[in-house]
Amino acid sequence: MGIVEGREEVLSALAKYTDRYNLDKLTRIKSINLLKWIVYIVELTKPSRIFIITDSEQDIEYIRSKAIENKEEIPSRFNPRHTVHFDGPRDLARDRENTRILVSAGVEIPMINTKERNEALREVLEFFNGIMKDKELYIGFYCYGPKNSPFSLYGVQVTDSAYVAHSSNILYRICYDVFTSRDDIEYMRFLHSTGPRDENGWSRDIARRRIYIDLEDRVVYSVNTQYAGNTVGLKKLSLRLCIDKGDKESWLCEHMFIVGVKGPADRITYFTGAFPAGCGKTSTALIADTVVGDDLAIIRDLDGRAHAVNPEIGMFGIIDGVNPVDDPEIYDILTRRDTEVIFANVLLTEDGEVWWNGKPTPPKPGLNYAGKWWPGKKDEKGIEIPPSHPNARFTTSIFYLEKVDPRINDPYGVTIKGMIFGGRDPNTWVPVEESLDWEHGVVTKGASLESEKTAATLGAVGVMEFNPFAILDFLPISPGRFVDLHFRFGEKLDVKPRIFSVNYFLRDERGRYLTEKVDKRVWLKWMELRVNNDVDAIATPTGFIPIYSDLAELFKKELGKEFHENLYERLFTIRIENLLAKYERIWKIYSKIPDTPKRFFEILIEQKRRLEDAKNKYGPEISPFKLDRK
Ligand code: SPV
Ligand code: MN
Repeated sequence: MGIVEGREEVLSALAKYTDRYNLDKLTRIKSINLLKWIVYIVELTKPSRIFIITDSEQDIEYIRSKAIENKEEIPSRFNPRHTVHFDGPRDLARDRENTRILVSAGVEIPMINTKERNEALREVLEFFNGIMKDKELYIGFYCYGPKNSPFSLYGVQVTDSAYVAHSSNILYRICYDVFTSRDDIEYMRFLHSTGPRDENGWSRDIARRRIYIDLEDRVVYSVNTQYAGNTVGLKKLSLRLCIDKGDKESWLCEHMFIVGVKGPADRITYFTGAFPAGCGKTSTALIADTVVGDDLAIIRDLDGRAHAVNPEIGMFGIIDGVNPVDDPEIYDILTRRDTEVIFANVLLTEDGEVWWNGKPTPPKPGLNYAGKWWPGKKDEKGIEIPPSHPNARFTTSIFYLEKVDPRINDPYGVTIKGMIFGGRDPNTWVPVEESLDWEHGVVTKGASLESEKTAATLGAVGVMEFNPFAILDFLPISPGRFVDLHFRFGEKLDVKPRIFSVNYFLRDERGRYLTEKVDKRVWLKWMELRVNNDVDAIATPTGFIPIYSDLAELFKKELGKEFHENLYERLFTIRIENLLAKYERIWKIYSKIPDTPKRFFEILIEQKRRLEDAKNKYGPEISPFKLDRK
């Protein structure tokens, strides 16, 4: 009886904020604790009403229409389902500084931004106090992974932004039905408010922007921001909670794509891949044969093997540079009349057309992330404002991709045979190399990932930015502990994925790229053959590289290109000095991270010794033709 009474009390508190239709939807939610939390949130933030999103077309349409009514999105003239959203000039990307993992007093996590939990909660709850006055609150229930999957997590998004709710509806599986049928699920909670908006509709109180991640209660607070990377809970906020849960249970939540690569006789082999932003992650995913996911992966052990699911069903992709020649499929999706797309921070021209850098015709005046725009417009510092922002994005369903993998909804995921790590590296890593084994790959590929910081001027060598597993921005634990998690995960597997590095950015002394964009298809095909033991390789001090004749054959078959021996030699020369310098940098970083496992340093010492032995034997640069086959 007590429980029933509790429910009634909670529902009558919620009735003050809902009509019958929405109260009914709330009534069906099984978890009384969740309902109590919603009461707490509405009493804190004081919205005028609550709307509950189920997977009915009516509810989904309601959110679309609210995004337009609230002036969070503007429809294009050519397709009412193509809408444009503007974040404003100060809210165009993730806010690293104000994104904090909440910790107990005195706790520090090496390389991670933290804040004392009690103080942080006091601060952010004060910001939320009354913040939704006169606004509608939208509540969505999502799966973070396929339905009925042992891999999936669950999340509740609570937001006063119809744009955030709309984005969530495109990017994630709506799972209201799970919350009405089960009371035993754990779920993450994401509370977001745009905060007061200025006359342009942008979040006004940017100085009070906060993204606080509370691992203890599995709640994320995001306030005074709109940029989806800061606000859409199941995107990058859940990633931290997922990594933390995986760390406690010894499985992986990764910032990786999941793709299928076809081999002989249409065999399909699955890979995951991690790349820092702007290093070829999306283009690699789209050059593969099938796509399971383009950004995130939950990887668990099943039958002694690594299986991966994509927690998402949509893409929040960079639109800058997307053009009909290099990216025909994405370009087509973004310009068709039968697709639904939210464009963020592009240009909406006066005649109602969506324009971004990559469109074949020049931009006309219109509206962009910084207000009214016209060719040559300058900001207050006199710098020209580009028509669409370099971090402009598109949000759309992954199911529009012709090559979406038929197993995207498989509750047990796909078996991962290889993991790929790539960064922007002008002069050190070869274009593709397999590590010696799982632990060696974890240490010398994933944990050692670096990327050139700036688009370096021609010929200049840029500063290398450390970004282990391409996930540093999203780690709730130290990189040392993350390495240890990979060791622990590997121990649970009978067959471990092979680990590869790739590098698409090798340059000659004049700064010209040595490989072409499409060549990544050949590297993928070679990895596919390797993990299925179909080709031998050449042993280097840092792993295994392709044999010339295997690549020549693949270049011919895949791209119709001749691949000359001298280019092969240039690309696959082992550059010992640069490698030694790189691993020295990596050593220095981890030696300051106290929870780095001992085994990490042992592997790096062995790596250094192999490089020095090779240097003594062959000199500082080793042609692949001098090395032995495995
Ligand atoms: C990334 O930066 O890795 C993204 C976009 O995928 S964001 O959602 O902003 O993280
Ligand atoms: Mn990402």
